Amino acid sequence: MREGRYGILLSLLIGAPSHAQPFIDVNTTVTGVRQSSVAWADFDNDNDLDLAVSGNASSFVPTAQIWRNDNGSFVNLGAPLTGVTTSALAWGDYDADGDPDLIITGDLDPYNGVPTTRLYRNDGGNGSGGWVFTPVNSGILNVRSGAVAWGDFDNDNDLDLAIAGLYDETKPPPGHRRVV
Ligand SMILES: [Ca+2]
Ligand SMILES: [Ca+2]
Ligand SMILES: [Ca+2]
Ligand SMILES: [Ca+2]
Repeated sequence: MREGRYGILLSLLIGAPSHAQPFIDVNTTVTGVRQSSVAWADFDNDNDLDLAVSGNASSFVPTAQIWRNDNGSFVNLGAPLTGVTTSALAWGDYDADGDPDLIITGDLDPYNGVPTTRLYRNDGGNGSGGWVFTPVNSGILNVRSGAVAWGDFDNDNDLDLAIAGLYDETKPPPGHRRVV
């Protein structure tokens, strides 16, 4: 294990009007992760970008978090998302109700390889400062070490999903195309 040679970080960089140093590191408390994924979206529709983070935090802790942007400071929402390593995530308003929903793929168990895919529907504020992300029984293929991307590939004005990654070969995915 060579973990000691590497640090785990998550840096936010702001653009600066200098070509010599085009980005400047921003101090944040956002959890450092590896085998990770990050994505911006204004999940609470208050006109600032918030951040979703997933991956392997220190000591191999599978992690998935949403950080709310409070005037440039980031506050962990404490959303009850299932933590994953070797993860990928993407925001997309799949139900077209005007708020971004979140899909997260990854590994539930960094030692044994348990791929999972979770789709969370953004159900708005809970009335006490928190936010509701409801797990949806989507039937989407469970993958780890993958990638996800939303896009309206058939131009029918709803979001479709591309997903790739490692899946459990004992559970062949019907209807999915395997690329070898
Ligand atoms: Ca926001
Ligand atoms: Ca939505
Ligand atoms: Ca919603
Ligand atoms: Ca579509």
